[in-house]
Amino acid sequence: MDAVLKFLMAIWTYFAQNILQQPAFMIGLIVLVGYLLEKKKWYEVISGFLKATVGYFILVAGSNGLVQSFRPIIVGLKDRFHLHAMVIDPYFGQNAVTVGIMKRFGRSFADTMLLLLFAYIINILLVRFQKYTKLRSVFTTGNVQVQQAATAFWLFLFCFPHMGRLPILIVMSIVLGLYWAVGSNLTVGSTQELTDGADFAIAHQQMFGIFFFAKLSEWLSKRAAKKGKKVENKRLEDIELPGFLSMFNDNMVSTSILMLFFFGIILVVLGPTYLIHAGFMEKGQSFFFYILQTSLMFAVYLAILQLGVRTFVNELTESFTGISDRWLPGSVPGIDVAAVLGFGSPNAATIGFMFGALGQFLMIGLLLIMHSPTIVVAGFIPLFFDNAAIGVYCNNRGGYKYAMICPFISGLVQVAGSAFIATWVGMASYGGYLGMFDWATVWPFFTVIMKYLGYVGIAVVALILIIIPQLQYRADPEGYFLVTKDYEAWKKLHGKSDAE
Ligand code: ASC
Repeated sequence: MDAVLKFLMAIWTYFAQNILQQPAFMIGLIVLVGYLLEKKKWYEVISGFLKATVGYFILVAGSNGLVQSFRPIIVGLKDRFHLHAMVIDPYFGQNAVTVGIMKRFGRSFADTMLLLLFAYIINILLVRFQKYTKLRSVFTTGNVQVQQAATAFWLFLFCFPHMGRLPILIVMSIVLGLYWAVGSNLTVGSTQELTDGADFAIAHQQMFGIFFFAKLSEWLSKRAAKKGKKVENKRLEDIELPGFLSMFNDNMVSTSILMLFFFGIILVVLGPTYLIHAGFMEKGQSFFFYILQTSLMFAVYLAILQLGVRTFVNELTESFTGISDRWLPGSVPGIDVAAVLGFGSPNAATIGFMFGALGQFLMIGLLLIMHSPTIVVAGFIPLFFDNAAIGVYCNNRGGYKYAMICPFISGLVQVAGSAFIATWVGMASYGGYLGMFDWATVWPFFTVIMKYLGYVGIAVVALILIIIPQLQYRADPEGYFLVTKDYEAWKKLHGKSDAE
């Protein structure tokens, strides 16, 4: 019996490490299975698998490139100003857990694979029993799930330091499984509208944030419209800039110029002496061309990322009906948030990023002024992926104004929330915290509930999560499942057909 169990576990670990934590293969596999279920010809199945996998890898190449091009800035600001500070970034956060959890709680987090297994089962069951749970989306981004599981492990141990290995695993599987299913389900409606029915949702780290800001900007813009302020609701893509400003209508041009401005200032502050010393710039290289290249590479990677999205999204949309028709009716896959940067206004992503950065820098300045026990260093992933995505959704739902306001608020909150939670639970001293929007808001809130209510707190958190999709369903019983099953019909129902 033991041998069988070990064997099964080995198979699962192999699958989890090579496929679940490599979303490109996970998406490829989904497309493969979907097309097989649709009884496509064998060569169409293979083409679909390859396009989806290659497309996703292109997306990852773009996203990694963006992270790399920003590295001199993050490292530079930290070194140059001698900040012994905590970086908010998922990888720094994961590292802090790996290093710190043994020292602080005397535990190691070796159960990651089991947790992933339970979480997937729970997520799929929750969607399968949609009639009762009202959940419509399956998480596919295993790399992100591992980072979240690590941080959640710390938060749970902080609340329940004496909980045994198995109980904590079970509780975490349930709470995290619910968070994943409920969170990605929250993004279904706004993502369908943004992508005009591409049939996917977001499975990432700012799902509550997306829902909240999309609703907020819609509500605010409708209020403004009622007062007769028509211009305020314009989306970025609807604005035709006059004269020389028209160059900003082109996404590649506007990204380059904005980044030149943004990177330029920071790189000048860091100075060529530091950049050469730290190994970012070569001796004898022109400082001007270094700045130019660093800034323009940003536009390059953004274009790569968008190409990746275009490559895999169609395959995914087409093949997933094979899976949803048979096994999971009315469901959509939850994928990486970078995918939305291929939709809506591309300029909204850049604007969202820059206003998010303003918010983050302002809050970091405030922490410094107020002598906060924890100083935060901005990490690129929360800075860009959260705020660019929020910018895209808010532009789509409310107009250009909200593509600035919402990411700015998000930037403030990311830093303040992360500083608070990481100081309180003791992660700050290990140099990193996850820092993405939900983990600076929703999870600190859950932690407070569980810390003060104990075991009852776990039930309260689970109940909150269970109720959310029920409320969403009640708000639109007719359209709720239609939006994924038949988007065109949903548009008619809500008077949003293309003619409008
Ligand atoms: C994350 C994380 C990444 C990026 C990537 C964005 O949270 O861990 O590697 O965001 O998923 O495309």
